[in-house]
Amino acid sequence: MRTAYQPSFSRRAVLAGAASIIGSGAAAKLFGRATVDQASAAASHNDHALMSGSMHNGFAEGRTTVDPKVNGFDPSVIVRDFDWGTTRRLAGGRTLRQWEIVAYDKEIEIVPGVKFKAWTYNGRVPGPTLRCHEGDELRIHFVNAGSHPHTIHFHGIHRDVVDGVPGIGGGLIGVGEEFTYSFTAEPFGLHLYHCHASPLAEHISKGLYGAFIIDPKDGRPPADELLLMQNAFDPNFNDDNEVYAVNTVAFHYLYQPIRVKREQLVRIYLLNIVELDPINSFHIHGNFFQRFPTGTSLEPTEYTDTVVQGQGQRDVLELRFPYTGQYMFHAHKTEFASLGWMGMFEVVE
Ligand SMILES: [Cu+2]
Repeated sequence: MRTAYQPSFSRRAVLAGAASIIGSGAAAKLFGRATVDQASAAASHNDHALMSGSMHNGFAEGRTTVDPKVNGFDPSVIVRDFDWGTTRRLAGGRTLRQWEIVAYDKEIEIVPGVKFKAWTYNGRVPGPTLRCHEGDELRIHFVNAGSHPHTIHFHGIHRDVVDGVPGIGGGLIGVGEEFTYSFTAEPFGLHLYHCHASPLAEHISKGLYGAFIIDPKDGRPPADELLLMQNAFDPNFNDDNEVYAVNTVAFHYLYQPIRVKREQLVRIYLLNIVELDPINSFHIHGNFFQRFPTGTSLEPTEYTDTVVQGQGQRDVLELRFPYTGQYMFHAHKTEFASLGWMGMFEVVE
């Protein structure tokens, strides 16, 4: 859907912007020639639209990531921010776990200099990472303070009346209305929640989604746990994504690497919510991981260094880094990597 907000830049402009950072920094050699050459080619392309985008200004100012104060959230925090809600013991020993989620419109910055008029859960993209144990009783109180009707649709097993689909049960939650989703947490695994109002692609791509983790009753082995939500944005609303990321801000972890300890077990909750592109992927350098599809089994199915996900697909990944140093991770849909979906692990003693 087209709106009055149409910044004049294209996919190539993102590359052009990246070129000014990549080309000038010590990081240049980490990307390999292809990216730098593509970026240079884009930068030299004689197209006014390429150079007039506000995004280019942000990179030109030398900013490598977005000031967290501007967005009100920080990908370096989101990566380890698990929201267990507030709890109360029920008769019989079960746990009642509750959250409050408010949908509202908010402009966020997704690349230095590129603003995006997002629709958010609790003012952040992705929304809070909701976490619980299998068998918990969950209550999610939803308030729609946005400008359009919304819902929350949870993946998992539950009755239709709390499925967050227009026309069924609570259905569509109008502007200024509220609704409480109540259900039991099952099955354990890595799930999603997202708005299910129509047009669905628009409500998701505007930012209304988050991770929903149900831990097994006895938990998983202790680990340094990370949330990586693969997402993308279409800031000029031409039905083509221009910016790709994990946890929203393009290239963020490239300049602010995720620091982990050598030999410590690292567990990655990896999801793909990207609209408009059929697949996405995650690849790690210098290492392999165990893959637990949807996190619904405690036995891995694959030992690999690349995982491909369709929209809505997710995997729990476990690995240890044997060596200290800098290790890239990025979409092995390499076009997406060049457009923002790349980052770095910094492994320390
Ligand atoms: Cu919505």
